[in-house]
Amino acid sequence: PRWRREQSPCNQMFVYFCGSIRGGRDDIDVYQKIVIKLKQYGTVLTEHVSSTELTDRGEDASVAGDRFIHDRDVDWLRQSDIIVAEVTQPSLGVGYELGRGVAMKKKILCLFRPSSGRTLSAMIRGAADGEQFVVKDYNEDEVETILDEFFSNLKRT
Ligand code: 6IA
Repeated sequence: PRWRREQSPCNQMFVYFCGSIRGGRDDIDVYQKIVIKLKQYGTVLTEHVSSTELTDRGEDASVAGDRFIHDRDVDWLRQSDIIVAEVTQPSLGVGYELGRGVAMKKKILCLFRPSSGRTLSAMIRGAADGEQFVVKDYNEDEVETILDEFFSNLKRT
């Protein structure tokens, strides 16, 4: 994978970011923080997930159509070197993307905030193997540090 090439610039890496859209936009601020940080490590294929102009009604979808969105996102998943998902706000789309990502044998990092009072789905928590599929509990104020740690560990392997 591209991220193993020590010499190549970091922006060679493609990151697929997943966050809830129609599942609810409550965590948009944290998605923005994550995307800003991810851009230090590579090209974020799904930057629109953190866009404040995209609401949970997904009215922009009328321009593109749901099939277009699905097919383009699955293509981007294939192109990605790594998938990072904020999984605190439950989202069918994010769960689906993660399942497709596992089937594609992608490296996956899921970020969950226990302070939300929610309990993460067993299908996500239970998928963690600490290597290909990592689930990390965090607080909003430590998100940058967690991503720095995760990406510096990637480069060393
Ligand atoms: O079920 P959800 O809507 O919460 O699913 C969210 C996830 O599915 C995100 O991680 C996205 O990658 C993907 N997704 C869902 N809706 C869209 C979308 N709609 N655009 C891109 N990815 C989406 C807006 C349409 C557009 C023309 C800007």
